[in-house]
Amino acid sequence: MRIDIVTVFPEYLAPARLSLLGKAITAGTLQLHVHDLRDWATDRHRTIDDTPFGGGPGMVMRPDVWGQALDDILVGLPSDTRIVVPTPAGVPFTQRSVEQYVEVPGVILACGRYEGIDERVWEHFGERFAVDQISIGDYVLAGGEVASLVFLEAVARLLPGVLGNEESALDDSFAKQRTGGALEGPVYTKPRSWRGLDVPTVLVSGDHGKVASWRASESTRRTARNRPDLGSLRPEDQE
Ligand code: JDN
Repeated sequence: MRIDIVTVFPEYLAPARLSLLGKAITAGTLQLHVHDLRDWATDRHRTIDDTPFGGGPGMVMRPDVWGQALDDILVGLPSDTRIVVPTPAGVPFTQRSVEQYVEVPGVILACGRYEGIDERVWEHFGERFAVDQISIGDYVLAGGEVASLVFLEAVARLLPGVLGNEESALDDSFAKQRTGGALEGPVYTKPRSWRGLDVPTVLVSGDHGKVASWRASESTRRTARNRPDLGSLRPEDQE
């Protein structure tokens, strides 16, 4: 899968080359291209923003600079490349979205800063490409870079061969295969007794059936406690 990221802070994406993501890049499973938006500015100050029409605080990113950047980057890319725009005003980004993006040939992540990007950019490119404005959660970041890292890591770990243990993705909180998309329960390792606290005895009983039903009930309990909004979700209600 190819991922292009357009940002005014390309150095912000350096962590994308570490660890799991770095290995996926080295293996060729993930092709990552980070672009500096200012390379498409045309004046000597390399201006990429201006004041908002209608007034208000802050600055808005200019459509002409974004338009030229996206024109150049999109040349030769498949027509089913998706344009993804992190913004707090977007559609919630969930594990269901991640599972869909992992099937596409490529994604361009457009990182806004300031008050955002002139909306006409998405009207324009929306005629030729799927443009998805996404929100990674109900809080406001200073720009789209960190949200792009979240997107990148969530998608890359589902690429074939990226996760060391292919089974562990199936077991994740929110994974489709999991009963009702509930949360994962607690996990334990050695030592069996630590600071007076013992691992639940069922986990060392050797009874795999009992272990499975204990985990299912812990999962249900944690979901009800931490995410009552997910509690009513039933498998047939889910995509
Ligand atoms: O929270 B975010 O994804 C986010 C995106 C942008 C922003 C602030 C926050 N400003 C421009 C894009």
